[in-house]
Amino acid sequence: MRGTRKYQHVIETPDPGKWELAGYEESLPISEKSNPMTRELDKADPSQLVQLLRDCDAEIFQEEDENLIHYHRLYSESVLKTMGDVAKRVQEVLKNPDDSLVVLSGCGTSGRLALLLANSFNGLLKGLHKTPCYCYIMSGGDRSIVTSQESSEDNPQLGAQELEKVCEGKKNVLFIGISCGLSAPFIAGQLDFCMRHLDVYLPVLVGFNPVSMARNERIEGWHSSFRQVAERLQTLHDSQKGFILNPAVGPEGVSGSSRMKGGSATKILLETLLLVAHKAESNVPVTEKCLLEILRTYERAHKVTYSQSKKIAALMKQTATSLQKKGHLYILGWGTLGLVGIMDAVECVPTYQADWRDVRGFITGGYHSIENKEGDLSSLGPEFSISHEDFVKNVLPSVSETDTVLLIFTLDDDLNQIEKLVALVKEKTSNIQVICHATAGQYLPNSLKKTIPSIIGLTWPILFLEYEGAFIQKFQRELSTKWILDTVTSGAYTLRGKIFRNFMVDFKINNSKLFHRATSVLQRLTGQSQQRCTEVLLQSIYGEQTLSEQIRNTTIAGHVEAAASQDKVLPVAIVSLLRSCTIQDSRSRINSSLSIRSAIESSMNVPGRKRGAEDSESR
Ligand code: F1P
Repeated sequence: MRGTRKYQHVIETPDPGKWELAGYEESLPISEKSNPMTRELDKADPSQLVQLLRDCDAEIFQEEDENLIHYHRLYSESVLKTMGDVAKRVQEVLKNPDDSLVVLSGCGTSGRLALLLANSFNGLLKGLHKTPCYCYIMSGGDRSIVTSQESSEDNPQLGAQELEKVCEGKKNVLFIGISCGLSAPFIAGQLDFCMRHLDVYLPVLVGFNPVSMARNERIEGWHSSFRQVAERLQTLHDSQKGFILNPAVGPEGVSGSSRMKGGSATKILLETLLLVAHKAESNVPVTEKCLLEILRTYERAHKVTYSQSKKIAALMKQTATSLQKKGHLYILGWGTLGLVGIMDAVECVPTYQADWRDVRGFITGGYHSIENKEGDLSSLGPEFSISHEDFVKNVLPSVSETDTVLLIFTLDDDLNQIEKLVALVKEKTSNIQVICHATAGQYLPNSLKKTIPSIIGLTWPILFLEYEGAFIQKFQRELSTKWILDTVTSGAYTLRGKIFRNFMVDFKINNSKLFHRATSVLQRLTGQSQQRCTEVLLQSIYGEQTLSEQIRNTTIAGHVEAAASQDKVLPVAIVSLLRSCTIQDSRSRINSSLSIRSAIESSMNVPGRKRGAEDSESR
């Protein structure tokens, strides 16, 4: 059954999924539901993994289905209308750049995207000799650009303080708070602050759940839940004093991994809206047609990207092999593609408990290219070394045949420099791969082609669209690179046994959202009550079978702090619950298993085990 398709699609978007049906994982927001398409993700081979994640990404462009629950989608009239309304308000800021500001803020991937977007649009303005008026905030400050600092997103007061600081002296601030799951307290604090100062601030919330699914537990040490803040914001919509942009894009291919579709949809939605605002400045009115024209270019990017599925699968397989042999994936990118690489690498740490050395990103020009507020952070430690020079000096000497090196560039980058780097890398490993972006009519020189065994070549059409055309192409290339890297790293870790079905089962519990996700995954895999699951999770965090009163009375923030020093907290809890065994037994079982996945799989089949809720659903 499908709804009336209003727009001609560039890609064939999948049929509406079962997740849209009333009652499907009802207690969970869309961003945390398990995608019915990827239920057997853990059993897929590299080609199937690419195909599954490709189809999940395509859901971003799927239209609203009137026959199912009424979720608004990217192409829904109400969403396009709000995008247009916000674009018009951005225009007002652009008219008075001296006392106005557009602030983009987010946590984790959302914060890194805030930086990327702020830089893109400041660049666009600078190219026109206009005053830059964008700025970014990310929870945890600039150190979170290149490392994972998840705990800072739990602090609403800090969010508000940071916002007040960057907006000092401004009379008109358009604030865009990004939280894919409508969940980050840091963003809730900022939205609340804006709503208390509506004379200066126009708050806009971007995320991918309906407001009724926003996080509902009261934020520790604060007065409200995220949902209450979002509901207050919703009441401002009619008077145009606040906006919420929250189309449904479907559950993530890896449940809850909002860096994937959530991040991509953030990029698509905000770049489209902002680009239209800039075009409108040159007297082109903001219309639905303008928005659609740009949205289509992203659909095209999906098609161009996944036309390389075979090679993406090969890169995924190679990466998984490297990781299995305790090798690494080094991603060396040019320009903003380097930042996209860093973004992807950093997220492997919290999502898969990867060591920060396992997957690393490097960018030409280091911090200078990133254009971050706090400048060069490399003195903070080896984790903060991100330039190609750092790679050559500190990493390359120890690179070996077990490592994979991936270069990402466009044919407008310095090809001589690239050729030299390829030669250096080839002395150490033959596992060198390339993602190369070209514009139609451009070709990779033969000298380079000959030296690189495997090239993912993406050719982009020339866009005959005045000045902004170049930006659309840059946005397409970045998104395409993001799609490839998300697929490669998520797929590689799936092949390494870090996913069970489509659940991440070995993530770091380092903020309250992740604590609740851990309990929810436990419930879904074991079918036990929330109370029992929380209890076993705490046993695993504290390594104690009997929980003291003191532990029981500790706040979630306290549990999160305790979990920081432990590894495999969730897998230990899962196996302990499935087998009704002690935490110690469970830990030793996991340590002697081939992978986390196999430890869970074999525990699922223990005779006499009570069947879990997930077992009864279509399995
Ligand atoms: C913020 C975020 C994600 C990251 C991880 C933890 O999520 O930091 O970017 O990938 O899952 O949470 P959100 O507030 O945008 O939903």
